[in-house]
Amino acid sequence: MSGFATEKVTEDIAKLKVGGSAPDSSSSTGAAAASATAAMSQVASMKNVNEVKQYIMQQQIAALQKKIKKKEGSETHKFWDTQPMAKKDAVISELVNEAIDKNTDPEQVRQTPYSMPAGFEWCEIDVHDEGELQEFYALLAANYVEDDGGEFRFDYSKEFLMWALTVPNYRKDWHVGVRSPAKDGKPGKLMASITAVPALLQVHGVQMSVVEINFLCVHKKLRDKRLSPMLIREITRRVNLTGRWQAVYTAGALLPGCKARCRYWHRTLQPEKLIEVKFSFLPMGKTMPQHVADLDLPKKPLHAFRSMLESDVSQVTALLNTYLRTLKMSQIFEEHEVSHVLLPRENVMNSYVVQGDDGVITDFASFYNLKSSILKSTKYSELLAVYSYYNVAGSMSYEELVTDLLILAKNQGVDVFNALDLMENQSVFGNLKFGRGDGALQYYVYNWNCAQLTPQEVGLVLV
Ligand code: MYA
Repeated sequence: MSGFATEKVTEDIAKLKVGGSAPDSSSSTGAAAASATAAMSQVASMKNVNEVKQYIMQQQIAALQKKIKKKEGSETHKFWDTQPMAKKDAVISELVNEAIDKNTDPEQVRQTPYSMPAGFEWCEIDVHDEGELQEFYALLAANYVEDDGGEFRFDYSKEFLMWALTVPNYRKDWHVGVRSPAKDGKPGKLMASITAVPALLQVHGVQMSVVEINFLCVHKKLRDKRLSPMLIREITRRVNLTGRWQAVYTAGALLPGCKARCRYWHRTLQPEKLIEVKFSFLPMGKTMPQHVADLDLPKKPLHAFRSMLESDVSQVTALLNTYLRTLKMSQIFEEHEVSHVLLPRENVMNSYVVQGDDGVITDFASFYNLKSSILKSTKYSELLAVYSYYNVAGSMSYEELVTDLLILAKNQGVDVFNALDLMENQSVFGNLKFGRGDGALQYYVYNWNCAQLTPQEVGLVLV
């Protein structure tokens, strides 16, 4: 792929070196120690508790502002401005639907991995190796996506990671890690990751083989050292070598080339716990019993949903693709993908169908399980959340279908049912008492130009 200026790569690597890259190495810890000493002497000079409280509050506000600024992104992007992505404020006509960089010759792609700072190494993460899967799990559990307030962090289970990364035709060399320098004969620690899995994507009627990029993660001790651009360049190189030139990904960060801005909505299932852990708040003027009663649901689903079976795969594939093709951007599934991705798996994937007496499957509904660690509660350590996945309502209204999903989730002991405002979801949020979340989720297609989409035009859920 053209456009990868070598000097940029060198500059990114240099930054990583200058920053003191070993996880337990000095310079980032040194800077932290210096600012802690400065803060302590400032606190020591204060006259009373109120002054200290005010100081702490100012520090917290400043940290939050920094986080928000990072999310909303800056005007210039040292890395992203070198990539085949539309500029942030570009208005693209409905008539445009094409690759930005039209080069599709794998022979022009760099054949060897990008070099790493001394001692650091690229590695493949073998999810079939229990030890490596555990290391990957641990990296994400301690360093992956958190909310702005630092109260919750995604806790992807090992079963979930295995499921997400072993879709049909997955490649181990697309599960990329970075290891720190080996020490005392022991291999280095897994410090960063990025993954790609193959998928079929349809954008404005054009179908293409893409990869879905996920699990970009840099250990907290290596942040702000430009390691992410290196990971992204390396995964791009590996994917390009196989003749794929587009990728789809989502991020909380607002970056160049955003195709759709979506938002999470949340339907409380366990009000008391969610309020206790500060996931949500008691509505003004309501008592807890009133709030609990408000959010009550029937004990059993209203329709004859049953768990999806292997024998349903062919009908579900047809039902799903027929619906997804009506949207402007969507994933398209092959039968063997539906079999891997959508068949029920305990604590990972829940999928249900309604089948008429004539054997025809009329409705499909699904959600996936993804816990979050609760970081600041002394009583609870886990938030049990599920996320709406793909749904097609044929014999019932969409609202009835989602009501049944809420009941099925609640009967599993789930705390909260989350859904993005894409596909038809938005139409039921009001009646089904979902609350608007504060986190936006941006959708991107790498190396593709097309007009901006509304959330309702998006038929793709990335886990
Ligand atoms: S989204 C999940 C992302 N992960 C997390 O949020 C976990 C917690 N955070 C971290 O681990 C780090 O903060 C990350 C950044 C790794 C996010 N997507 O290394 P840096 C740009 C893309 O010094 P760090 C997911 O997994 C940023 O604008 N770029 O920063 C999908 C800046 O560039 P520029 C991002 O904070 C990932 C540069 O990185 C993101 O230490 C899709 C700074 O690098 C982000 N979420 O680490 C990846 N956040 O200066 C793209 C920041 O230009 C795939 N940045 O503004 C592209 C397609 C590739 C394949 C193509 C094949 C054809």
